[in-house]
Amino acid sequence: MADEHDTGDGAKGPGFATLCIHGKKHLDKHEVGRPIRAVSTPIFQSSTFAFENAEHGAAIFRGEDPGYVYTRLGNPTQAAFESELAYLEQGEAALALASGMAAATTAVLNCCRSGDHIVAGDTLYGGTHQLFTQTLPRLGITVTEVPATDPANFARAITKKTRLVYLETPANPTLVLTDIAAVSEVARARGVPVLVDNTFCTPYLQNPLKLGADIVLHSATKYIGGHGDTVAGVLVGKADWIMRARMEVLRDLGGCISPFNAWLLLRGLKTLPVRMDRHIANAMEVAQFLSFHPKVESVIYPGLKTHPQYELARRQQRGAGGMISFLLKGGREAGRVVMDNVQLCTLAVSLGDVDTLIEHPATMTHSTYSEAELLKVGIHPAMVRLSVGLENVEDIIADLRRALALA
Ligand code: LCS
Repeated sequence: MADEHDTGDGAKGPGFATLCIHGKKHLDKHEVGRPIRAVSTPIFQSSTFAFENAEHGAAIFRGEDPGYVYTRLGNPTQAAFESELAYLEQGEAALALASGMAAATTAVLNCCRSGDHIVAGDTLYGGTHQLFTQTLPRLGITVTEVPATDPANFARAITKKTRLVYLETPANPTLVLTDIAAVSEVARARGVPVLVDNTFCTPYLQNPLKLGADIVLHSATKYIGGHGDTVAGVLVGKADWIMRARMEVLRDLGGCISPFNAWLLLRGLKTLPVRMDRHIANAMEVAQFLSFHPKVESVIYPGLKTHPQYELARRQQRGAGGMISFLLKGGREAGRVVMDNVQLCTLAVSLGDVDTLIEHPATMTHSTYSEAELLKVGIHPAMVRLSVGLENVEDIIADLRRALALA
């Protein structure tokens, strides 16, 4: 076994295995010890970070020194993404997590304990609805879901035990909007923090904190990552709230983001406004095409004047986004034919990717809603959801036209 390394000066150096592991210290001194000035933030693919000495380590653990300890709790690549996103959302601090659902559970457990209560809008991503109706009740946390179009519904549902108001606007998949400023005013008067899931808009189109909300959540899997290659989530809020989310909830539950995924999000952010502008332009053309198509019953898109909350969308958002839902005159079967016959569009869940994605909420993303719940919140069993991508819009429209001809 080659276990000794010839240092060239006759001295017996460390063994090969030792060099494999510690050789980088040599590199640290002689190769990396010059200015780097990398234009792209490096991926700090390190699980742990060295302390200068025992007292330094103890000081970090006491919270007296801001040094890095361990990647579950913080890492320079994560921190670069967090500070960038906090800045874009105009918040004090951010916490990146392994998924949007990790962000949701971290936020909820940072606000609530057993016996507490949450008021939420009644149309939510199906996973969030399952968390609220199945998982949280098992932990003794109850959730009241109310129609989100009227802020008075939130006022009525808040009780002495309410510790969080949870909004998703525009909502997935009905594109129902909630008036963030009005609900925040109602909740503030009762001392309850408001969280807004800003996944559909991104900070480019909507800044909930400026409208009075306290916490912003993103499934960064979607437009922030933007390329369909990462699952991630992020929370933005006051520095002390984020610190507690990190040092109590994340520390114990462990849903941290990997440095590589944080790097992919940093890369996604660089093109976010360019991509969003194109998503919106394409979605507007597709929504108009669908509106005039003889086989289409109705189109839901906040950029169309036919959207019942068109004025609120204009006031609250800087653009209508890239998501469209529609119903066909031929109902659910016609929708199935379209989904089975598109060629350019991909039949897949998720959204916010460069690719156009099509899916059926009632049996896919929102299958966690019972049939009665689906009808109650306006997720029609025939509804088809489209996440309009960045292809040439005439190609997206040609694909839909071809599939609609068969429906
Ligand atoms: N919030 C919203 C508005 C979402 O749309 C999703 C996922 C989540 C939170 C959860 O984020 P994740 O853990 O997946 O990163 N929405 C999905 C969808 O509509 N299709 O697949 C996932």
